[in-house]
Order: sequence, then structure tokens, then C-alpha cells
Amino acid sequence: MSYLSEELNSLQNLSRQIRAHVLRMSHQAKSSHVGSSLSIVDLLTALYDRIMRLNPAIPDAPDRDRFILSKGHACAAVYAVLAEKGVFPKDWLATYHEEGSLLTRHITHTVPGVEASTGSLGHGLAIGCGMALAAVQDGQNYRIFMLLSDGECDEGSTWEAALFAPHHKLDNLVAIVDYNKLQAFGKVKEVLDLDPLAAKWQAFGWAVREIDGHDFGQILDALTSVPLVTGKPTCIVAHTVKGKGVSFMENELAWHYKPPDKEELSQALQELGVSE
Ligand SMILES: Cc1ncc(C[n+]2csc(CCOP(=O)(O)OP(=O)(O)O)c2C)c(N)n1
Repeated sequence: MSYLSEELNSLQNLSRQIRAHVLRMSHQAKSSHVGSSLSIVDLLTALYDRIMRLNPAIPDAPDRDRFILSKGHACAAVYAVLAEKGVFPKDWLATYHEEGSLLTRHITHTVPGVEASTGSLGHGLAIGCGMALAAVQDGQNYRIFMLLSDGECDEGSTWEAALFAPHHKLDNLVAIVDYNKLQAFGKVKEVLDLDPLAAKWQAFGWAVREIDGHDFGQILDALTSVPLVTGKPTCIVAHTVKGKGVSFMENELAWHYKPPDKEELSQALQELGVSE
């Protein structure tokens, strides 16, 4: 499908703002996982701006679509998108990781708009399966979107849940794999090779599409087509870049843990074309 350039520009502008929040939050809180957060910004922007049924004024409305961030360490990006969409005030972002702040450094369900607390890797897909099954049993038509990392595809619990969803024909469940090919201490290929990843999900009974997770056209095409096959859960394998959007962070393992200092923050914001 082709999209108007204004539509794509507006998504790109929003994702730039979200990246800028993530960078400021990581700098201010001296917190890690900036690269992990930057890799999912475009997927989150499309989901929250264009795909999910969510009323920011009533984030717990019973008929809302649900989103679960299974890679809970990348919460800064979700907090930033929720603030940009008006679920809570943007000035909360400046309290990220402070003592007493709601915005903890792994995602927490006490934050408005957040469905599940995660951070111990490998649990989000099972939570998503439970929510999807509950929707079917209650005759509800809301959908569950969940985002997991490639590192979580090393976890047995992920594959247990991956067996469960097709068995129960959960076509209201969409799992997006943020395939950035880096983990905390090395490359996926060297830690535990996952390829061919899409074929593995397919073999488990999922309808699968591979996309460039930074190309809004491809992201929207995939997300507006779910379920890809009626009666099957959808898996979108999104090829992404850890640290995406900041030249010196892209594909650099150091930014899994390292926060930007003052100069690095300035340079990153300058690259994004966003003021400090
Ligand atoms: C069960 C579990 N083991 C270890 C960790 C520590 N840890 C945090 S992030 C991470 C790996 C990050 O790589 P990946 O999961 O691929 O996510 P990315 O940051 O690349 O998006 C690890 C091992 C954890 N949070 N949970």
C-alpha cells in the first residue's frame, strides 16, 4: 500500500520526539538500555499513533487494545510514547528512575496505560496468550500486541507460549520480535544463533511476516493486515537496529548499558534535529 508523504512525515516527526525523550531520560537518570529503547521507537510510534484502539483519557477502558512490552528494560520508549499520546503528562518523563517516581526503570503496570510489569525476560508472550484467550472466552474483540526481543527467543518460556497460541487459534494476538541482532554482551549470531527465525515461528503454527522495523510503510502494511491468516496468531519479525537514529549508537553494544553524557546527548539531539 502507498502512504501519503504527510502521513509518513508526521510519524517520523513523532518518532524523533520519542527518541529525544528516551535520550534525555537516559542521560538524566544515568540509566542503561538506551540502545534497546531506540530500536523499538518506530514500531511503537506506528502502533500507538495509527493502529491500536486506545482512548488516552480512559487508558483502562475495557474494550481497549492491549500492548505488552516483554523486553521491559526498554520501558523508556513506552513511557515516552504514552506521554506523547497524552496518557499522562510529559513532565513525568523528567522523573524517570527517580526515587518515588511512578516511572520505574523496568516497566510497571502501575503506570497509566501499562498492562503488565516485565523485566525478567521471557514472560510477555505467556501474558499475552492469557489475555488473548480471555478475550476469546469473554466474546470481546480487543487485540493484544506484544513486543519481545531476540534475546527472549533464547528462553524456553517463549517457545512454550509460542506453542500455546496457535493451539488455541488466538488470531487476536500479534507478537512483534524486535530482531536487532544484539543482546547485552554480544551478537545474537555468536551468543545463540536464531536464524532462520521466521521459519521457526512458522513451524510453530504462526502466520509470519518479516519487515524492516524502521520503515513506516512496511510497519503499517503489516499491522493493518493482522490477523495475517484467520485462526492463526501473527508474528512480525521486525529487522531493527539497536541504537537506531543516533549514528554513534547504532549497532554499538556499549549503548546497551551506557547512558549518554552531556556532550553525547547534545550531539544526538542535534542529529535528530530536536532542541535540547
Ligand atoms: C531472565 C533474565 N535474564 C537476564 C536479564 C538481564 N538482561 C537484561 S537485558 C538482557 C539482554 C538484552 O538483549 P535482548 O533481550 O536481545 O534485548 P535488546 O536489549 O537487544 O533489545 C539481559 C540478559 C533479564 N532482564 N532477565
